[in-house]
Amino acid sequence: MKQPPVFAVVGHPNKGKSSVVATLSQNDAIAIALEPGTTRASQRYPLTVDGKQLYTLTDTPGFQRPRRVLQWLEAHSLSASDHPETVRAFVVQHKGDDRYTDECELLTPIIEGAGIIYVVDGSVPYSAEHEAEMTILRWTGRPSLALINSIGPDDYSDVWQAALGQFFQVVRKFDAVRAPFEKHLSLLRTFGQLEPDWEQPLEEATQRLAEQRNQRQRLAAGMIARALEELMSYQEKRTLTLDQVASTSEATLAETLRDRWYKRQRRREQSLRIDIEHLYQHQRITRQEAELEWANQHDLFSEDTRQHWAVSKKYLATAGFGAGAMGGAGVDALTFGSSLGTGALVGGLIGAAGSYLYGDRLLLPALSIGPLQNGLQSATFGPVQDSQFGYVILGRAVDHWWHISHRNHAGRDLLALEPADHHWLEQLDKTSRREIQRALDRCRKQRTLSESQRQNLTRAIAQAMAVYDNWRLNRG
Ligand SMILES: Nc1nc2c(ncn2[C@@H]2O[C@H](COP(=O)(O)OP(=O)(O)OP(=O)(O)O)[C@@H](O)[C@H]2O)c(=O)[nH]1
Ligand SMILES: [Mg+2]
Repeated sequence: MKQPPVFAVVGHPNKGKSSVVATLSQNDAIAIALEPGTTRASQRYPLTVDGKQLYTLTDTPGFQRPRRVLQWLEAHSLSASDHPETVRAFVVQHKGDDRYTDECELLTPIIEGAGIIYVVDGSVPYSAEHEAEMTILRWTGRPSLALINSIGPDDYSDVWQAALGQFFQVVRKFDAVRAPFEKHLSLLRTFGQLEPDWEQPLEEATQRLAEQRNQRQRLAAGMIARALEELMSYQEKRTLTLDQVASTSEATLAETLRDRWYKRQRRREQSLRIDIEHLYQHQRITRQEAELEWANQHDLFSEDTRQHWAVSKKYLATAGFGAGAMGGAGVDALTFGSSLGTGALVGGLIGAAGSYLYGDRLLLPALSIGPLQNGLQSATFGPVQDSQFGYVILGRAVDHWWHISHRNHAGRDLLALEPADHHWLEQLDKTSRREIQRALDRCRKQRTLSESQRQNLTRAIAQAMAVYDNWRLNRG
């Protein structure tokens, strides 16, 4: 069987070679840094989907002495027909020579059959010093493509394009940090055009990657559904001896259980974050996100949090849903906007917000103490009394998923999650909203979902993710 294509990613030091490798091999463990000389040795990074290796990228150190190398090549070549052999001879003769360690490292995969991806920084002006590098690469005779990766804000890509076009079969712009997924796929198809043997494997690679992306989205919806179910239905329990009952006030007990309930909810939310990140092969993200907090004894969320998730008193009042305006409408009617007109409603959030407006309802779970049995008494706290909690969890989870699913593996910046200050759920279809509301209500009452209810919730969440994706992409 033929080996999957290998591409050596080469260029000047510090121009984003490792960033290109990280993004295209979906590997966030690759060292990327501001200092030149970060990559010291060539290293292969295969991309494998469902156990099948689709292609390999080889990260390499940057050229250090390209002019000297070119001089040597010119001095040892008789005609153009021996160029590839002369490059090979250079590597063979200079293995172990400290002056040319980097050149030997970067040329070795190429003389062993890799295609060439030459990376330049389009945000700095073109300079002739690159010509020696490009000439050496041309001498290898391997299929080649140049990528203009822009590190800084300026754009000199036109000049680059003209110069690179003289040395490489294909020149493309590709921002390793920001390029959207579709751009990765089209780049792979372009590689396929460089060499007849690569066309079929790279066509297959693009198909498998597209399928993988859809599958990840489905799996992410399932993970969010599962977490939502657990968070909505979670009950903190404690068994007390008679002594403990006598020595603990109800208020203290409530406080203790509430604390533990909250800690556990936060942990569960964090484990969802990590599961989603791992699903997308992000293993080492530094994330910054406001913790789930509880404002006071009667309320899960501070006014600030409400504001962010579109359930603030102010938003609801300005949207014409002051308590007075509700009249006798029940929470369920509010949920689906059936009697109030959906357009102006805050999407799925309104169900939760509706009950919030009926301010006498306690949003937090309550402490409940069971009957005395065999000298023991059980105290429980939870599940949460209001579906508003579920909507906040859902909103946060979908937002996090969105950032992860659009994050390239070259990204090394902090992932700062800001609350989605927009009523994007308004765009969610009625059936999905109803499905979500129903599931949240079931969870808090019955505490588990049947397999088919879980599937329905997953489907509705997948829909919410699609709506959110659409909203983010269209908001510019
Ligand atoms: N904004 C932005 N920064 C980038 C991009 N690609 C690389 N960088 C930054 O440029 C610097 C160098 O990136 P690397 O990928 O380590 O470059 P390299 O060519 O592998 O560097 P050496 O291994 O040292 O030769 C890092 O600080 C990257 O974060 C990009 O597409 N956009
Ligand atoms: Mg590097």
